[in-house]
Amino acid sequence: MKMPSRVLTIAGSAAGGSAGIQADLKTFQELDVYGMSVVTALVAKHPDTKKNVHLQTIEAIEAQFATAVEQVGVDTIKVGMLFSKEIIVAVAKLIEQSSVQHVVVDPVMIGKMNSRLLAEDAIESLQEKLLPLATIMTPNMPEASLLLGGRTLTHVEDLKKAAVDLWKLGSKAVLVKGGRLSGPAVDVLYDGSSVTTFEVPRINTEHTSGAGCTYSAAITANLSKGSSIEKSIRSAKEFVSTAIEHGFSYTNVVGPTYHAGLRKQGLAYKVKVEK
Ligand code: PXL
Repeated sequence: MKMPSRVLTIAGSAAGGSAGIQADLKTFQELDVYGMSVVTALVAKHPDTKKNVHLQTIEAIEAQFATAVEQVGVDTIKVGMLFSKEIIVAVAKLIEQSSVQHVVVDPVMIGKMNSRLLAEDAIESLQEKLLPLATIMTPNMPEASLLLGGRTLTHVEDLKKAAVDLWKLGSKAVLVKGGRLSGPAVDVLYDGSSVTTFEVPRINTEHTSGAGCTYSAAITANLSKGSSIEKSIRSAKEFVSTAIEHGFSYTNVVGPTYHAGLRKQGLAYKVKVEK
C-alpha cells in the first residue's frame, strides 16, 4: 500500500465539531491523506461560557509541531485560527524552519456566530509574517476586505481586483471566496499571472458551519496529493458543495456542513485528483 500524504493542520479546536481542527481532520480522512494537528486554541461557543477562546501556550504549540514533524513528518501544512500576534509569529517561525512543500493559509478572523478568532492587533503580523509563506491563501469576503484596509466588496469584479491586490502581500496564489455574493457561489483565483473563476449553483441552506475550513482543508489535501492549484480548488469545491448539500442541524442553531457528503453519495472515489 502506498503511504498516504502527511498533512498537518495548525488551527483552533471547534467544540461543536463542524469547523477548525475537527473539520480539517474529518476532511483529510475523507480525502485519504494522513491528518495531524497542532491545536492553537480551544473555542467554545456556549452562551453560558464566560470566555469562549482559550489560547494554548507557545510551548504547547511548539511541542505539538515537533511531535508531528519528528514522529511522522509533514508534507503539507494548513493554517487556520491563530488568534494572537505571539502565536502568529511563533507559527511562522516553525513553518519557515520546516521544509514542507505547500502551506495553505486560511486567514480566519470572525466565526459565523460572530466569535472573534483573530485579535484586533494581530492582522499586521498575519500580513507580514504568515502570508508570504503561503502557496495559497483563502480569505472569504469579510477577511479579504479587512486585509485590504476595509475595502467594500460587492461584485465578482471587486473580488477579482481584491485577489490581485492581496497577491501583493506575498502568497503565491489567492483564492477569494464569494460565499456572501448574491447569485451563484463564485470564487476567484489569482496566481500571479491570470484570474480564474470557479462557479457552482448556490445551495439554499443556512447550515453551512465550517464550510470555509472544510473547503481550504480539501484544497490542502489535494495539493498534498500532487494536484495543481487550479485542480485542487475545482475538486475541493465539489467536495465542500456536497458537504453543504448534506448539511443539517441537530438543534436550532446553524448546523454543520457534513464532511462525509460525497461519500454518502457514493462519489468519494470519483473525485479523481489529476496532476
Ligand atoms: O469557521 C471558522 C472557524 C475556524 N476555526 C475555529 C472556529 C471557527 C468558527 O467557529 O471555531 C476554531
